[in-house]
Amino acid sequence: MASPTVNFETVTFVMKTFVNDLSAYSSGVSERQIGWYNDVLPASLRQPHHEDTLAVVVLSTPDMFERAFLPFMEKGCCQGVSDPIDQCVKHTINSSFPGKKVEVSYDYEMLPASRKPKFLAQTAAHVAGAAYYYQEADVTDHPWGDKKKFGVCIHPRFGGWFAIRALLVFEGVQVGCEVLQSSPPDCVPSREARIQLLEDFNLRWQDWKYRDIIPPVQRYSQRQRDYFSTRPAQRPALLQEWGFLQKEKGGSQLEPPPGHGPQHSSWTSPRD
Ligand code: B12
Repeated sequence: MASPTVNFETVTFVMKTFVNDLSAYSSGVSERQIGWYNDVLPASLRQPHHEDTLAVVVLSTPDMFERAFLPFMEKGCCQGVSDPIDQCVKHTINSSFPGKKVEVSYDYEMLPASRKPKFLAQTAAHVAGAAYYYQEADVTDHPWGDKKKFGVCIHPRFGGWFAIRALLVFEGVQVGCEVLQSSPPDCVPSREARIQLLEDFNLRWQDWKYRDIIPPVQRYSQRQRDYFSTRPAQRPALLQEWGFLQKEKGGSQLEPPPGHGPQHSSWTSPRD
């Protein structure tokens, strides 16, 4: 076992602070070692860190919208052209680890050369033990032939009502056998339910149904659903209507960047 260069309690405490700030609760943050993630991925997608390095996956819980995002907007912290939710998550993470040597990758970031995601959020959530990642391979004798179905993570308490926001890597903090890898709870064990889940996620995700594959303890509020169901370009207007965004002379305080088509702007990335 390698000895930690930073006191593990301190790391745990900082994570608790973060949990409060982002209104996630205890399982909103899951620790893991980077080696568990790299073990299931090809070389091109691995994290360039020693296999015993401490890593943390950050999930946002259903009440993040009311408890972190709307107050963030109300305080006028949101500026510029990037997506307000992304700004809120970034602000919370940055203010939770002042002075800590932590490398943060956000779910929407791509590697410049390959245009592949900086980290695979679902794989990370699974190996962290936070949320089971159901993939085609988890359905025996699946009925889809060569029609690819994207996989989806289900959280044992929130079902599908959460998002995976970031990967934090504590460079230089090495953990060994004191952190045991725990499998995420398999809350969708039957073949039929897994087929239902993957079809709902791939074919009709807009109706929110896949998120209820197990009864969740909490769902997104109606207001949050209205926000995410609104086209990103129209979201500033909605926030203004709700009184969370001031209208500025000559346009709104927040606007998607000019010249960015829907497929290129971070305002449109489909991930909430
Ligand atoms: C690109 C992307 C999309 C693309 C393509 C989807 C895809 N999965 O490729 C599009 C635009 C279609 C899309 C759509 C949606 N997306 Co999207 N998307 C992403 C994004 C940014 C990257 C996914 C990706 O490219 N993966 C690369 C592929 C190759 O990875 P993979 O299929 O998992 O394969 C790897 C694993 O199989 C692993 N592996 C191999 N063996 C094993 C074994 C084990 C045990 C494990 C764990 C892993 C493992 O190795 C493979 C790679 O070699 C992620 C965020 C992120 N940074 O990860 C969100 C993400 C997957 N999206 C998400 C969501 C919610 C959506 C939407 C519902 C939109 C929305 N607004 O809500 C829709 C639904 C899908 C649909 N019907 O189209 C969520 C899913 C949350 C969840 N509960 O799982 C994510 C995680 C974003 C988030 N912040 O939470 N998305």
